[in-house]
Amino acid sequence: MLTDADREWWKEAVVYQIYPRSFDDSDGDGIGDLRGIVDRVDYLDELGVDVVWTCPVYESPNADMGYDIADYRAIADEYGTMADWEELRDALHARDMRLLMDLVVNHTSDEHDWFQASRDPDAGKDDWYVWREGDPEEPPNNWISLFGGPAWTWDDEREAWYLHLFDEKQPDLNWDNPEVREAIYEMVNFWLEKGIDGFRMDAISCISKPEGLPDADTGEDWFDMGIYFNGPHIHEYLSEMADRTWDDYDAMLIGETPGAGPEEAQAYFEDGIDVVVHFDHMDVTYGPGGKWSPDYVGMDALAGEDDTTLDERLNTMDLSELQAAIRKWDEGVGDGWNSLYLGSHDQTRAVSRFGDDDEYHRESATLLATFLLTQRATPFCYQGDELGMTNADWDSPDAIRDVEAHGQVERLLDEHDVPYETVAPFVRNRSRDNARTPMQWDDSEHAGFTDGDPWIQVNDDFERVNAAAARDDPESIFHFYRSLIDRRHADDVLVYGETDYLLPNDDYPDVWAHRRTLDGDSRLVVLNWQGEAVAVTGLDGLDGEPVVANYGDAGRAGERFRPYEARVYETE
Ligand code: ISL
Repeated sequence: MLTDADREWWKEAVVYQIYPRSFDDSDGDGIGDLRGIVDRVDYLDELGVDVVWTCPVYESPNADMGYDIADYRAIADEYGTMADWEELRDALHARDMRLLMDLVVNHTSDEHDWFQASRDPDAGKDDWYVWREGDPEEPPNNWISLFGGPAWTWDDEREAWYLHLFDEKQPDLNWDNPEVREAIYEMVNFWLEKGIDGFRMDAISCISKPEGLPDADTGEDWFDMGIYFNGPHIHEYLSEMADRTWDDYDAMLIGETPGAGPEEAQAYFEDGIDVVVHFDHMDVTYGPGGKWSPDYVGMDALAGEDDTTLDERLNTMDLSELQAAIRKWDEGVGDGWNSLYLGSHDQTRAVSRFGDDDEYHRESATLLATFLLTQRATPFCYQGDELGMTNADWDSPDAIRDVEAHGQVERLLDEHDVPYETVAPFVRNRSRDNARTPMQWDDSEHAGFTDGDPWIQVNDDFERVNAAAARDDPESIFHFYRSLIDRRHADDVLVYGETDYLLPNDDYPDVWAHRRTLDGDSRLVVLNWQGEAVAVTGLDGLDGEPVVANYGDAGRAGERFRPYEARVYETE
């Protein structure tokens, strides 16, 4: 029985993620900004989302596009002013939406004053980062950065190594130092007092480093072996932070917790994190070697195949693996709560990856919406996914902006001795830049994103895929999202119901079905996740009229499902 005590606003919310740099540019410098977001608040309201999470807009040299923060309390000029941020906060609050930002505290920029002071052993901050003395030719251990290359850089000024799990311009803070923690808590309170409604805690599972910084086991998958993640003091530090900061507020805390499984997540929930973000369902399209390994497709194939075949091969997915990942977290979440996303600023475009962005663009994008919005997890919609934005072409390495893609492309070219054109299809299906092309507002120049030169290329398909066209078309992906968001808001079964996983099975490897049940009421969700029609027999409840359907005609009943057909039924 669902009681008021079970309810939480952040469980019932739909989150919309904004990458400010690429959302809307109000001043013509080619870079999206806070005023641009303010101008689009009505759009967000029309879509019906409850929480807006913006990626970093703090002062930053942008080595990792704002995830390298030089001043936590200042808005970067290119994004506007603190007054603009306050206006955005007020505009959202006036429409009952909340505002969350990234909290990036595993590392700062190397241009942050703290790091600059830390380079000088006499400036009183020598222990604020993870430094090691030693031989300038030999890093202190074998760790490699999540962006490729060693996780250590030698600093000539201090004559010591510093650790960076990400880019060399993102030195890791030393959380074992109480002064560091204190400074972070003060900064968090600064934002809470300003009226922020919560945080998405970036790479939060990385903040506590293992005692003695031992070498990593360099076997297969050593990234996952725990050396970087869930360190010995992590829960002590997070509960201390909760106690000193957000425990006094009704804030939503989203933990990005790479390297944590559902069991580990229980401890994060106890620390006061409301929802966790995991990656298991993202791994299903990568193949055995991981995101940046072309091995399972083969470098020769990359050079030889046509683009459409390659796009398909690089996004091959076994639906039962996807279900296993979702199910593992749904069943393992215990008293905690999951989030669910299909796209983010770190991923390729959902419809290109999990659907068919060509022949069945609308059908597969709306199928993905149905998947996203009918699970027991707070759904995150990434900007542009509600329009069905697609992966872009990256014909020249000069078009690439992302530090990860640059690093990995360099590595691939080095290791394989091939021209850039050979790896370009791989970039199209892996690079984070795909999610970062400008939001497509209309069919005018630069998709209505800017009057200037966009900082990153606009996707070629903007004349067809854009918000203005989508708002005018009642059958659009946008309106499908909008009405499904409304439905989720009105239906406790879709938010709180338990899930039974029905399909895929051996007979229907490409059909997804699940049933949500709450207090005797249930909803059946059936998704024909393929470009072929299929007759699905043996599922109870397909005879009535669906309450959600992505094909608008009378044929949307019974056992026959057309390509990427998605339906939801109210069942007993
Ligand atoms: O995006 C990834 C690989 O493609 C992940 O490994 C990602 O780096 C990891 O999930 C942490 O991500 C977060 O912190 C990074 C930043 O680059 C990402 O944009 C952010 O989401 C470093 O701050």
